[in-house]
Amino acid sequence: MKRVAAVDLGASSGRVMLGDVGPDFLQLRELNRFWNGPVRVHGRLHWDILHLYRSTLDGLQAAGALDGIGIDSWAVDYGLLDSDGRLLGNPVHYRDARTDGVMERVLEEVPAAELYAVTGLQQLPFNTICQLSAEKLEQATSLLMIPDLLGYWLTGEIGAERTNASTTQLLDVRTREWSDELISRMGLPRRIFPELREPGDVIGTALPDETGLVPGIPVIAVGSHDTASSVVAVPAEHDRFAYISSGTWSLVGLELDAPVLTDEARDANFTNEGGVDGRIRFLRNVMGLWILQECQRVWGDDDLDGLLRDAAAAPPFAVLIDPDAPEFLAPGNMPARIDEHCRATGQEPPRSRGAVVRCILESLALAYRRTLRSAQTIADREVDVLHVIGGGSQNELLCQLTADASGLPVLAGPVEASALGNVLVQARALGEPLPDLSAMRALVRSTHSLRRYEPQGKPADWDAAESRMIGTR
Ligand code: ADP
Ligand code: LRH
Repeated sequence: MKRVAAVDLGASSGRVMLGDVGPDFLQLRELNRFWNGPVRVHGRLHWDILHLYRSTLDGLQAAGALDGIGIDSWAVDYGLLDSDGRLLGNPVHYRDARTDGVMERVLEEVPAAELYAVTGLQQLPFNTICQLSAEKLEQATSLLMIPDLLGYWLTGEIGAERTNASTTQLLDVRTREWSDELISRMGLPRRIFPELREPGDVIGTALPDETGLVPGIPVIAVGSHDTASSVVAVPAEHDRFAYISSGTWSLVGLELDAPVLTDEARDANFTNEGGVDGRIRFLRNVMGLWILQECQRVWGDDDLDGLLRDAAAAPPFAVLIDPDAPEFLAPGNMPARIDEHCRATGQEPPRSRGAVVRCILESLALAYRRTLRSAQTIADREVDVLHVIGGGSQNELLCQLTADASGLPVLAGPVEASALGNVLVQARALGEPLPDLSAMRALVRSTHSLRRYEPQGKPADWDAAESRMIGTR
């Protein structure tokens, strides 16, 4: 048996989970959970990185003796260190407006087709490449992605874990090395990009005086991009599956052995992110439950169960939005933006909270349907089951709508997929007999119950809704 801690920092909450892993055994226990989100300071959106670090330490200290610690978080964001190894400024949130218009400048330096041929990454305005183009780098000696930054604070060791490095748009998707050519063409200093690490590598030992942790605990690199860790824990039985990693974002796609770098994939804005064991996460970002989270924040309504009950009772297909419209990216008054989006597309805005939530969930289900269909066509891979993992897998209405819209059976769970993937990769590095992803997935399947949703309703209703939604884009 191995006893490890998974630090899993999502965009809406962070948690430290204690994981016990052995032959036929896999169990998580929450040590602590803490708020995460954008903090506006002097007109700029930041992460509260010291709050995240402090809360991480609280959880780890509560764990006592451990065989390992692994850290995963959301992608693309980073901290910069100076020549003394100190943090230069508080990390900026990817939803900050500093990258407005920057993608266009990046594409003037490196045309989209060339950028895609090297990195295989979808064009998102907040990719690290865009953020770095809006950054002053003179004093920077190292760029550390968020999990690598926390790993550095715990151990004093610098490095860049590959799955998360793959989201910077500066990593070569074929060689899995930093692209010196892109770095140089973007005028970025090569010195700031640390040596790469593989999931399973030992980063170092947690410094007991610095951290207050029991001496001698190894910190182990995992799939440090949270989505990479969550895909590890997809309880799939065979490879004809698609997944939705459902949280603040919905990451919708397939697991492949090799990247798809065709014009078709680029035009549809599919990404080829690096997975554990060299797999490719061929997916698209759909705006996800962020829109609902922001509505709840603006309404001051944390009764999610109540809102979902009202949404279930609201009339179907009353209003539809394109959840991926750029106006839904930044924090703000989401209910007002939905109203505006409806008016601009000739629809009557929803009149109740239940109707707003129904509109968000049906529109997400339609976006999933569209994305899943193009993923299968572009990657030439048919699927017969859709796994929904992460916090959003608890949303019964959304899971049913997703099954109805996609025409696929949905298997929902596990909820804490990222933490499970994190724990499994650590356990393997520590010698547990989990030779490959199939073995890890079999262990998740035998230790976690899933909920199955069969497609219901009339497919013609979704066809009609889809044509209406095309009209809204
Ligand atoms: P992230 O890792 O991006 O912070 P999570 O995987 O923790 O996201 O998922 C958070 C989302 O899960 C919330 O936005 C919420 O919509 C959904 N969620 C959490 N708990 C429940 C629940 N009990 N029922 C339905 N949905 C839930
Ligand atoms: C999900 C996630 C996603 C990224 C986004 C920035 O938490 O890591 O995979 O695209 O955050």
